[in-house]
Amino acid sequence: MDFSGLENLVIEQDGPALVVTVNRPAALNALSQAVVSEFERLVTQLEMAGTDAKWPVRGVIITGGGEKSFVAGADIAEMNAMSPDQALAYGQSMQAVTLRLERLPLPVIAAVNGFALGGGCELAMACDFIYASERASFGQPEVNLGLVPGFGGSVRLQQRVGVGIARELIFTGRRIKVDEALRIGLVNRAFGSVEEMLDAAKATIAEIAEKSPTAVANAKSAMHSMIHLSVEDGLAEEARSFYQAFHTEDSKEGRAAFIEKRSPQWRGR
Ligand code: CO8
Repeated sequence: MDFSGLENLVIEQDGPALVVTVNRPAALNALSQAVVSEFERLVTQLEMAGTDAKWPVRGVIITGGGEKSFVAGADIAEMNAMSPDQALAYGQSMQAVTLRLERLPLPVIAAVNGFALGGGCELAMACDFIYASERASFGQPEVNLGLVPGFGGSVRLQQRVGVGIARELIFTGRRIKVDEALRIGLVNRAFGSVEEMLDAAKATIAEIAEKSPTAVANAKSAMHSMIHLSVEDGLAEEARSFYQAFHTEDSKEGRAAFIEKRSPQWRGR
């Protein structure tokens, strides 16, 4: 993998986990155009590596650098200098990144260590699930700027927490703390410290790394593609995905290992 030349994203591998830290603490890690283009490069690399059996990474953790913030949103100072067309292009480029994160064959965990506001909350929701430290807070404060969410928040917040709560949060721009984020189901798990949160995210990826990479990739792909479907269409999609998984070598190995009472040897295909 070639992660050279990234200035705003710090990439560290720890066993099967790739930890991506958005690192512009002086601007609370706001998603400047430079950060967005670095995310484009990152996802391109991750798409190319995919589930390559020779690459040890089995999951990605996204977190924020510094003491205060995960990501405090789009870069408001940069946005202020944009024409409406430039702002549209900026919004669409980060929207594309969020879609590509959702389509990666690897699980992606947001480890929210502080402010996850606007584009920061939207980045977290483009991850498969969210862990949070006690300092985390969430919100879509675009109304305070006379704006609306632009990196997917209008869609994904409704999916994550339901239409009523999503509308209340977006119409008020209110910031919520971890206990409320847990209660409404935005956050899976909360931790007393950032270190505990990152350790738990790495442990979850290590747990997932014990499973067949193809099965995990198939499950992620199927669950993302069926999220908008009716129950009937979702069941058809699930049947298609199950049929595809049933043909993989890993599935044959998993079933044989169970019957032979041994640990499976995954091949990633
Ligand atoms: N963009 C740029 N700079 C920022 C941002 C941001 N989003 N947030 C904070 N900063 C900067 C501040 O300007 C400040 O810089 P400086 O020290 O040079 O003055 C530095 O970070 C520290 O910030 P504060 O002094 O404000 O720190 P506080 O602890 O007092 O406050 C807050 C922290 C509450 C997070 C506050 O900074 C804040 O409200 N930030 C803005 C949060 C926000 O509104 N986010 C949403 C932005 S809009 C968005 O994300 C829409 C995405 C879709 C765009 C689509 C385009 C079409």
